[in-house]
Amino acid sequence: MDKELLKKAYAIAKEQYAGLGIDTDKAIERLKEIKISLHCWQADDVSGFERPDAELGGGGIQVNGNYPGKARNMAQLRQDIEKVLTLVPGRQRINIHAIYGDFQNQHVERDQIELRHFQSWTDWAKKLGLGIDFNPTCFSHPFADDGFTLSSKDETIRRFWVEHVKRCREIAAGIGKQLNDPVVNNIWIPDGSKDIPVDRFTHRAILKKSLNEIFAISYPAEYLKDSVECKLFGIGSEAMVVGSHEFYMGYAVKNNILLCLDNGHFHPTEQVGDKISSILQYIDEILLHVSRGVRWDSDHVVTFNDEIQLIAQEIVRANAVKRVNIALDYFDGSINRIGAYVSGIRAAQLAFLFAFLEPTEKLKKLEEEKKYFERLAFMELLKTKPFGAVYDYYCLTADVAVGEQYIAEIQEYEAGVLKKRS
Ligand code: RNT
Ligand code: ZN
Repeated sequence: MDKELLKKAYAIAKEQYAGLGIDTDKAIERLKEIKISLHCWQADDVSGFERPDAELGGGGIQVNGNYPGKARNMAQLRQDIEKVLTLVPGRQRINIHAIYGDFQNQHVERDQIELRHFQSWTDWAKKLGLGIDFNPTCFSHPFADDGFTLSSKDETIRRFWVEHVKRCREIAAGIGKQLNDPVVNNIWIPDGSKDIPVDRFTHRAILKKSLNEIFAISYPAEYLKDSVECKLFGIGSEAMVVGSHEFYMGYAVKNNILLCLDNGHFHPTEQVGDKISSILQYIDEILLHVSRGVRWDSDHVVTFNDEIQLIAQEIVRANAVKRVNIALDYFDGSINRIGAYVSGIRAAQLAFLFAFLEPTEKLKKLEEEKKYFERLAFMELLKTKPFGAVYDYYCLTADVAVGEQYIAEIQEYEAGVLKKRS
């Protein structure tokens, strides 16, 4: 791509935004502060490394597609993520699930995992300058097969998962200590019921009890941030999810822990963007699982759509960038998986850049003056401003592929690496 042309386009964009009172250089600097936690599970369709033939099972979530090139082991998965990191500007984080431990071909039960199983991740992340986030894995396991884990009425099963999640917190805090950077440990469980249950109350009481046991140990805030993720429904849990929004919202507020909002986890007409300014009145920080639901919680690759724009705008307008932890959560096995990562990350970055390029004070003033047509017109006009030129310039200065260049680079990686995997 012609570098001079990109610079020229940026110079024009800079002038146009300056006319609106926006400094594009500053917007880029602010974008550099946005770290996105990359979910390791897009590279291998949420399989993990517990067994060589492991696959996502149950839990109400699903991967579709059989595109060639899935990462089959730790080396391939890391190689893929390293490739992804060369194709996006800025510094990111890596989000790992407990089933991605470095188990060295040994079978390690979930209630036996230890910090040492994740040492190679910490070393790898250190080398790459990445922060780490963590997740207990309460699915793809025989003890999750009957649909209840931490809220199970079967005490053996419940205990098993309590122990697993406790260990995950300990591991996460241990990693956070080593990196000197807090690790977000996000608890999501699949518990729920396909058909109308009678005893919702007891399952929720059991979940509360399990969480209280799990959180009985406290770790320094410099090492660990605890988070809980709610959901409206899942496949096979259409009638009730135990860890609903109300359940976890209450729990998070009462205990001042993070609430995770996955934008595939609400009714399609609800907007996560609208929830942020409410929740931040009551808790210090939130975690986002940025995803794209299509008709249901389908976990499609994130695109630059209205929903993600509103999420970024609301965070920026609320001046809450430091209080929001941003992670991606989607899994699409039907297209090139590296491409899925890169376009999703870029879409999320674009949404934040778009928000940073908004003349918010100007818009607020129109709103206060009740000039609602003018507010609407202005917001529409912002969609036609050259924010793409600003993003291109950011990529150029960060020395990563600009615009469609990244497509060609991924095609090359597919031909040279992914196609050769069996
Ligand atoms: C499932 C939740 C959860 C998972 C990951 C793999 O509906 O969104 O966050 O996607 O733990
Ligand atoms: Zn999620």
